Amino acid sequence: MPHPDVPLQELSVPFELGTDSVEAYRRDGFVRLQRVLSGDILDRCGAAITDQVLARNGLAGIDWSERSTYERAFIQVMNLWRDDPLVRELVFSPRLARIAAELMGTRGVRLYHDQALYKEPSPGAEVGGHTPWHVDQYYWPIEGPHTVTAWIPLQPVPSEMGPLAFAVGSQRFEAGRDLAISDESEALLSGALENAGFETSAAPYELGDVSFHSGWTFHHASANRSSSVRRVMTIIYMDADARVKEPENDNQRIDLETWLPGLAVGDVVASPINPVLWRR
Ligand SMILES: O=C(O)CCC(=O)C(=O)O
Repeated sequence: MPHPDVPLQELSVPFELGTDSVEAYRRDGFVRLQRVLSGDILDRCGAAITDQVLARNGLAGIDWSERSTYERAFIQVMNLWRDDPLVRELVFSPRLARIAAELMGTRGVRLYHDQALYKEPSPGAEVGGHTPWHVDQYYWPIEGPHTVTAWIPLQPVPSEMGPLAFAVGSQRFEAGRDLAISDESEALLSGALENAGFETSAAPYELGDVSFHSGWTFHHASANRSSSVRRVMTIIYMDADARVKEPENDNQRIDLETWLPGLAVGDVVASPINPVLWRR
């Protein structure tokens, strides 16, 4: 059991981000960093996150055979920071937010939202359970290129558990940016990215590793073939000075209402639920 007195101080201590990591992020559209968070912090915050996932799991009781491809990919629970003070400490971590700002080269970052993504083991020979290829900014009504997701495994993620995998350098590839996570995006993008010559980076994650990927980088994950749930927390950051753009699809219209409440096209992305998490 995680110890209740584990100090949270490390969440505020700056991470030593080398110039090679910044260069890698800007060249490849993602970077995997090692030893970003300790096992103690991950255990303690992980227990609080799992409690919320169990309490708010909208897929509980829905049989695998009745789920869509999206619903088989993961249990998704959003903005946990609002319901748990410990999760808030993790999501508001200056250590993580500063990495996001330094990778993007922005003066500061705001929170878009957080989300837990728990990938259940694929039952037996049933197909599915993978996360189809997609880019995140398809979903977000945010102007400009400066959005980034921190993907934070709460346990090691070996290859058989479905680690997040990236098409290296694909943040500049524009075809397929209009596809939602679906069988169609998987079919079209796996071919398009291969034909365009992008390599896939699909390394396992050790405990404490955190990856950061740009909102325009194509990524996917294979099914979870292990016997345990793949528990992952994510935090989505955006340039603190970014503005709302005209929504281009229904998902962006829903996101504008839900995650940028009260804002209109052209406003700075600064609703009460998008606090600045770090500024130079
Ligand atoms: O965790 C996954 O399988 C997918 C995660 C993802 O697409 C993301 O964090 O942007």
